[in-house]
Amino acid sequence: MRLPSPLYVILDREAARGRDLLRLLDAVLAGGCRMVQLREKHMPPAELYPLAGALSERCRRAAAVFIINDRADLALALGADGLHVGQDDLPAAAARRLLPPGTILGVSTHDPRQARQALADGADYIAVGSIFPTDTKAGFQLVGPDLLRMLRRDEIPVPLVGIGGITADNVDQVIAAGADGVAVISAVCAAADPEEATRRLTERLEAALRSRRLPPARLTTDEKPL
Ligand code: TZP
Ligand code: MG
Repeated sequence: MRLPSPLYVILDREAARGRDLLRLLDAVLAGGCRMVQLREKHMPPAELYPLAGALSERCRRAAAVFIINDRADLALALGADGLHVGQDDLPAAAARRLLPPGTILGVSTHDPRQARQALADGADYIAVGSIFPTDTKAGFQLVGPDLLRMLRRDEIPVPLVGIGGITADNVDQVIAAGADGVAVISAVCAAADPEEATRRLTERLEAALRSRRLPPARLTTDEKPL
């Protein structure tokens, strides 16, 4: 798959500090993001299902991809565009077998072995993190941009998404290391103006991706190497 936008926003009620997720989603969509995940660890399923349905419908109308975190049952019940699993969730291979053909499967990984396994299990994109320290995920595993560099050299044939502590100020480093996009929680969900935060991150990402695609700078005739 190709990422529908280089910015992947993960909606998280805790990070949003109680703000309404539907309004937050509207801001994220208005800011130009087209890949959204719902990450909700505590809401009872009876409440989560209608909320996820409303979010999913808004994404559909905006031609954005909507992905459910952790919960294969919810993704299936909703007919969501995708499911994202981590290393402690339903194994990716089992999720792949369960999901209807064409459903996006994302997998969180923290080392090259897990990334290769995710690929073998049928992942459509691989999340790599935590790239930087983060307050959002307790017990995060810090891998740094180096893991992205390593995976890029391995020529993993699916998009690599950096995650963890990513902001508009460090996103260039993540793209330079080889990510195709980034996933963020607090940089958007906790922002005073989530629409503006989304727009700024998207602009920085697009600029970083453009400059990565440029061929290496050539020396002019009068700029001889030492
Ligand atoms: N997985 C690795 S780090 C992380 C997850 C879910 C948290 C990312 O949140 P933030 O606020 O963008 O650092
Ligand atoms: Mg999980």
